[in-house]
Amino acid sequence: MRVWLFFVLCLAGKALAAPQQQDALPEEEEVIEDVVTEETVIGANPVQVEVGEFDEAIDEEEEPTTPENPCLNHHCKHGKVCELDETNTPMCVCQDPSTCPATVGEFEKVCGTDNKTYSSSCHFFATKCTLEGTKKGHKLHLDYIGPCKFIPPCVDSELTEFPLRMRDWLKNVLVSLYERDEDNNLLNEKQKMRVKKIHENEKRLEAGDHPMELLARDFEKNYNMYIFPVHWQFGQLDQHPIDGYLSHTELSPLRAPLIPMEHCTTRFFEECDLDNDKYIALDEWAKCFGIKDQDVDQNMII
Ligand SMILES: [Ca+2]
Ligand SMILES: [Ca+2]
Repeated sequence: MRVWLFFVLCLAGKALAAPQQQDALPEEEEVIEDVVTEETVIGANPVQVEVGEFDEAIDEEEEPTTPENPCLNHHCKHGKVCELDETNTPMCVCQDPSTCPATVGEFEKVCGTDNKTYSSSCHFFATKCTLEGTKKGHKLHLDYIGPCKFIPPCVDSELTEFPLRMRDWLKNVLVSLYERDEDNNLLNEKQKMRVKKIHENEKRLEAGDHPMELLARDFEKNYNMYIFPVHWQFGQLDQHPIDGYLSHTELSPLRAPLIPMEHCTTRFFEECDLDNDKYIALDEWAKCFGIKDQDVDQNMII
């Protein structure tokens, strides 16, 4: 998983590098409520592979199947651990942050939407658990990977460049998954068919550090190549539940590694939510990436 994340970060870093400073803290952002009811399904997206680390609200209702140790198969969401009550019934209780594994590098630190740096996602979720039921706890989310730092405000001109890089990046991620696939089943057969067309298209812009003008021109000329990658990423993120909407939690696997490198990430996704209902629907998502209304197709999420 780490290898994949590293790969993606390298890719993202190369394609999406943005200037940053490190001498202050980011502003508190409006967070999106999360409603998650299903177990995480790890998708083929290398970014998605890290989803478990950010999963904030997996329910905790699996029945124990090993009578002698009821906690063995009792799943607790992040931030909670299983304990037995007087009647030997397993229950999930908040984890004591001091029991989280010791962290080694800066890379394990995470920044919360409260602008506080946590030693690891374990520490973060354990702390969030202690705030459960409070407004503060409800609004607290894992914002991004790495210690909190100053993230420059995203100005309008930069915001218009963001989807250009992001679309190109999505296309490149898909193509590299296709190229690496062999027997890994990183993509299903239907997805492979779609990516094959992109991969074989001679007009395809190869991955690289391209100027904005070239990316913009390519989007205009080879617009059709970008339609599927945008849909694919939506499908990768819309996993719990699969309901055609992305919650803050579902977006996390994409946002959290990206924010430290791309200072427009937060604003971009906030503005995607056109009706302001805290969820990003497929049509909002597609519009954000410049996909025309008539090309938004639920059936392309395969
Ligand atoms: Ca969803
Ligand atoms: Ca919305």
